[in-house]
Amino acid sequence: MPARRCKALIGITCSRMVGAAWSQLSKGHFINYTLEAYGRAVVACGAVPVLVPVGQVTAGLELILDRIDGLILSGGPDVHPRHYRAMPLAGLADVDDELDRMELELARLALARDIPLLGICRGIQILNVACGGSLIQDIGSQVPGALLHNPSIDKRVLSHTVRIETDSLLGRIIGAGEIWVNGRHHQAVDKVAPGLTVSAVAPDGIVEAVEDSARRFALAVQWHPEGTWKSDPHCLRLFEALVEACGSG
Ligand SMILES: [Mn+2]
Repeated sequence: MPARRCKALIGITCSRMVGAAWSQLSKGHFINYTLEAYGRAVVACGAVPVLVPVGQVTAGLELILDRIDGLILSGGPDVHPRHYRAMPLAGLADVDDELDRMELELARLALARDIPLLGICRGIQILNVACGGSLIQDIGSQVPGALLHNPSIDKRVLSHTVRIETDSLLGRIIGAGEIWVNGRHHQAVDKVAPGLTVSAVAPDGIVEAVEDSARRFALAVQWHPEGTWKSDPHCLRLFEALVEACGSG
């Protein structure tokens, strides 16, 4: 029997630079951002973060899942539409096939093991696709009249409101009603996967949070709590709730 750990170990998936982003941002940006934003939020909640890099095959993922207590599916590039049986549309941006395959497999394995899971931005999209749902490839070109979900502002700045369902895990964690969030996404959940329920929506109807109530803790949000947890108690609560769930197995 392994020695009992007093702190939860939280795996955080980490994207890498793909496509046009290579020339716009410095090499290593995703690793630095993942550690500085998500990693520090996990540390602030009394847990220990460990990055899960691109390129793991199933055997490697199983080994990682043997050791972590919880998982964060982090933000990143678009999900290739082939994973939800659709053809690419004009608004599709950068994709990373190896990251898609790794995160989709990791999400399915974590759900099967009932490891507490928090999806963030791309993470809600990965969770929905892993469970059989589909995505809006580009809100701006596919959803007339939608709010601006992808403003060119810092992730620490709040951008629009969402309404949280009362009878949901998310509602129990941060309270029901309307809150401001720092969304920065151009893709979104389209057909909600079987087994998932919507627990927050934006004023234009865009899905902003989903969860799987059959699991111990499987929740994903479309906004970026890793960008605002230092100033916004709602966002810190999401990380705290994940870490708390890791101790309740
Ligand atoms: Mn949004």
